[in-house]
Amino acid sequence: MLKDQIAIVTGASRGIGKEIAIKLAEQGMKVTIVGSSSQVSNTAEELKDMGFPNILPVQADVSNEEDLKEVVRKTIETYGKVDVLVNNAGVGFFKLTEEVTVEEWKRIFEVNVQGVFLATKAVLPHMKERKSGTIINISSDVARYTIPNGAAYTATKYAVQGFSGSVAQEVREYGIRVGTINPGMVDTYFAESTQGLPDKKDWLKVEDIANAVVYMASAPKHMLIDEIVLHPFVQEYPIA
Ligand code: NJP
Repeated sequence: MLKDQIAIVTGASRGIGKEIAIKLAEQGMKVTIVGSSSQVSNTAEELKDMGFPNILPVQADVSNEEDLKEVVRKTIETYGKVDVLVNNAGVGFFKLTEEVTVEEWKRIFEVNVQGVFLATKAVLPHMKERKSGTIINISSDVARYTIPNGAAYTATKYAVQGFSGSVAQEVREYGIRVGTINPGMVDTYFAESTQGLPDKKDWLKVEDIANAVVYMASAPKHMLIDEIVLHPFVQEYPIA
């Protein structure tokens, strides 16, 4: 079903986004991968070496409106359309609220919230015209409950959740689906960590999130999956 469809995945230089690109490419999709550093080009080469020729790297900062317009423009120029947007780029830090600087507060909102808004805004006119599209926002389990030492991060993910639901209702009449994937702890480079550390061996794997993206993106047209929540078995969290 996803074969020959086109995806944009933000934050795909490494971690969850890179694996999402791989899993979508395995389905036969052509994928624009976005990252703010030059690493995104190396990742594209790596994916091509893995046997996925249709990977377009675009170095872009998701907090920048012009960058995201360019991402959509280049994707349409290269592949002709955009079927799926995965808003995955995100940053995080965890400390006491009074230790968070105003700059850190602004930046985390610029990337985690404004980034999702700008990519969605850039792609919606195209999806509306085609009366088709799926937007998947990689949010967090802390979009549904709170944790200490994570006020700024948690606030951004509650914002993404609210944004996603509201947009989903706006675009339903155009045949466009919007959903969120809300993972708990995932073994990546997130919050200045390193992927593959032994103490994270029981955490979710990037493949777990990427498989959820494939499931959401390939749902039949009559089905809208609003939200998928995933946790590692070892993570304790409130169950409603
Ligand atoms: O993090 P990491 P994850 N513009 O650090 C890119 C959510 N999540 O894969 O910019 C464009 O390995 C960066 O590339 P580069 C989390 O909130 C995670 O874990 O080139 N791209 C890299 O590819 C986030 O939304 C956990 O350095 C930007 C990628 O983003 C998503 O999962 C738990 C950028 C980050 O890779 C992926 O995070 C949870 C920018 N301005 C939610 N800034 C978890 N890992 O435990 C960064 O609940 N990137």
